[in-house]
Amino acid sequence: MVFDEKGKIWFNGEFVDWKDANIHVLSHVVHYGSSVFEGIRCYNTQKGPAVFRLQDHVKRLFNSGKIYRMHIPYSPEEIFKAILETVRENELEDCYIRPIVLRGYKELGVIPLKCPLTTVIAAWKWGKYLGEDALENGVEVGVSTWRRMAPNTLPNMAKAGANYMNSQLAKMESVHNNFDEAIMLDYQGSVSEGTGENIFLVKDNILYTPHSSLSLLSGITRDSVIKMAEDAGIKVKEETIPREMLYLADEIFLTGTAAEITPVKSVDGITIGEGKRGPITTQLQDKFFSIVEGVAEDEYQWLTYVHGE
Ligand code: PPE
Repeated sequence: MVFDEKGKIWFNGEFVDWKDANIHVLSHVVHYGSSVFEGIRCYNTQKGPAVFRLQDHVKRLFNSGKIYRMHIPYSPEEIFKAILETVRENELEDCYIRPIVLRGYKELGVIPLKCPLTTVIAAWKWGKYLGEDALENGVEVGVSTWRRMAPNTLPNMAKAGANYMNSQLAKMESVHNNFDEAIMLDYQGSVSEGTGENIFLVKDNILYTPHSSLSLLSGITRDSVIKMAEDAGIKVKEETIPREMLYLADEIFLTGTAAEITPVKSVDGITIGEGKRGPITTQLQDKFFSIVEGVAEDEYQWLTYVHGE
C-alpha cells in the first residue's frame, strides 16, 4: 500500500491537505519514538460506512497516553467525533483510520514534557494486510529470534510508536526468511504475539490464546474473537503457551485490526493441521465479517455508523 496523498488529515483540530500535515525534523517523536496511536477499521455496510469498536479504540488511545504521561488536549468524545468527521470529510467507505498523538517540537533531550503534543487523524483505503489471499488460504509464519519486550522495559499495554521498533526487527527478519509474518515469544520463551497481531491456536476444539500478561497488546480483535467464540460454545483458554504447542495445533490464526482474522498454514515450515483454513477459524471469520459488514445483527453493538443509523 502506497499513499495516494489525496484527501484531508485532521491536524490539531483542523483539516489540512494531505501534503500539509507535517512536523519538524527536530520533533521529540522523531528522535525518541514518543507517540501513541491507534489503528481502526471502517467497513462499508448497507447502511453506509461503520467504524468497528470505535469507543474501545479511543479508550485505548487515552490509556496509552496515560502510561506515558501524555495529557491529550482533547476529550475522548472530541476524538471520537473527529474520527467520524475524518471519514466523512474524505468521503471514504471502507478504510483504515490512524489517530496518533505525538510529542512535538520545542527542545530535545530525553525529558519530553515541554514538547507540545500534536494530535493527528488520518484515514485511507488499506486492503488486506497480509496479502490478497491471506484471509482464505492463510499465511506462513516463522518464530522470530527477537523476543517481545520484557516486563518493565517498554509497556506492551501501551500502543506506542517505539514498540514497533521491536516489531520491525522481527518483521524484517521474517521477510528475509521468506515468511509472511513473525511470531514473537515473550522474554521467558512462551508464545506472545505477531508483529502487529495477536495469536490464537485451536487444539482438540479448545481455543487457546496467550494470557494478556505475556508481553502482548491486548487486541480489540482478540477480545472480539474471545466473545464470539464463547457465545458459540467454544471453550477459550487464556494461558501460557509453549512454543512447541504451535507446531501441534489443529488450527492457528492471527487477529488484528489490519490483519482481521488471518489463518496460519505453517509455522517454521511445519504444516499446521491440514495446512489450510480450519473449521473453527472459518466459523469465527464468518461471524466476524457478517457483523462488521452489517449482514448479521450487530448483537454486541460494535458498529458506529459514520452517517448515523
Ligand atoms: N499486537 C500488536 C503488536 C499490534 O500491533 C496489533 C494491532 C494487535 C496486537 C491487535 O490489536 P487490535 O488491532 O486491537 O486487534 N496492530 C495495528 C497496527 C498494524 C500496523 O502495521 O501498523 C493494527 O492492526 O491496526
